[in-house]
Amino acid sequence: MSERGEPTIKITDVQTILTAPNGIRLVVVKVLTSEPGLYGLGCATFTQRPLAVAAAIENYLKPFAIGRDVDRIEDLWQAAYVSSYWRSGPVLNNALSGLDQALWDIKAKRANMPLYQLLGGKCREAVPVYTHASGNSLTEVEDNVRKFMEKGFRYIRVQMAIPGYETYGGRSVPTVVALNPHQPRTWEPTPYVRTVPKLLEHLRNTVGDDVELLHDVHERIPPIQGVWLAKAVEPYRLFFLEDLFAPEDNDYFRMVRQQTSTPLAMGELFVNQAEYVPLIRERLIDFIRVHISDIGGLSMARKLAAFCEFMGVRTAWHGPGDVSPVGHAVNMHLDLAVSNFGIQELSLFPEKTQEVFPGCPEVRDGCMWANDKPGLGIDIDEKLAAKYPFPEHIYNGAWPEIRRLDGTVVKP
Ligand code: GCO
Ligand code: MG
Repeated sequence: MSERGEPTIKITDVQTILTAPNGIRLVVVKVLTSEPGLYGLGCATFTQRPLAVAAAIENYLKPFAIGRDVDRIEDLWQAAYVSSYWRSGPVLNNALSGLDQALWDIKAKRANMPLYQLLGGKCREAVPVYTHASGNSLTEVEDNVRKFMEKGFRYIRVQMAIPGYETYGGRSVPTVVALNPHQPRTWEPTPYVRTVPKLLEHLRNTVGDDVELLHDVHERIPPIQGVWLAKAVEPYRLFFLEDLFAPEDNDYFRMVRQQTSTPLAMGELFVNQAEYVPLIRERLIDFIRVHISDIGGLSMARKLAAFCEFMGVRTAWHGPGDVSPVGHAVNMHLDLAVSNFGIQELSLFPEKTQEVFPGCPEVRDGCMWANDKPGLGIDIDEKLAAKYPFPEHIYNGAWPEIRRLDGTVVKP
């Protein structure tokens, strides 16, 4: 037993690992402790500003945390959160998440149980996931939906490239010539808004009703066109329609909520409680889609999940390729242990990524399965991770500019 107030096990180092095995910039934190061999991993991935997160960890969080008690996760989280005074933005939240998740990993390892046990145990055997089907035409999207259905996926996000435009989730060749003929990426909302109902009608008429379809608007259209779109797609029974508005246009949720029962998902861009609490409190959305490291990590996400449970909102944590496998493992452990689970987004792990991160959650029968090792159940091969440095890029991973025909910049 340690002296009163003296930590039993202390944090001795906070290391930042930057790696891009799949060409996507990932940030993982490794927390070392005074107990030989005991360490934890956490996801701090903000792929558009990874070096800013790494600097926040190295210069502020690491000196703050070293010497502190590994057991006092909540206290450390609260003290670190307010230590910057200005708080709750994506960079500092991601840094804090890396530390937070690593401490949860350590606590579960010390308890010699999978993390989901510390969160209340399993509510389900495995975690149903959705993956992404896309294409350049109605039939190409249909073919890709069928391929995923044959692999056992029951939830599939569908996105179609709008010919000639730089479409989110689609790979069309941008051939539309803008006022500035040298403009590399052009987007117009109306051709997209006209296409989505046709895509969903085609899919319901071809692959039928048994598959759950999801669609991501990705904050790409003027809010009033979002209201129109949410109504127009209601007959096709989406599982959810995502990012109908930008966070700056949250107030439009009150307008659309009164006009349609299309289920709404929102949250991957949220970083501050002030963005998501009102939407949940007023039941203006059906699924919360936060990127867990962007809101500060597991300690915040488990509180958010509980708040959502009281308001009938289900979880649908952000899970693209720019969440590290450590972050996907955190998603999974929380998904297993909450009753108001909705669905889990998954970007399938390419082989190189699985080699860098031994213990990646297994994906089969359309679900993610925990391996039941103590802690998060995932590790990182640092030597291998070092073989995949961040790709050279002038903006180091920022989203490339997308502009309207007249040259107006649009949200990506
Ligand atoms: C999703 C998201 C992602 C984001 C990406 C940004 O629903 O998975 O919209 O595709 O665009 O994570 O870096
Ligand atoms: Mg999205």
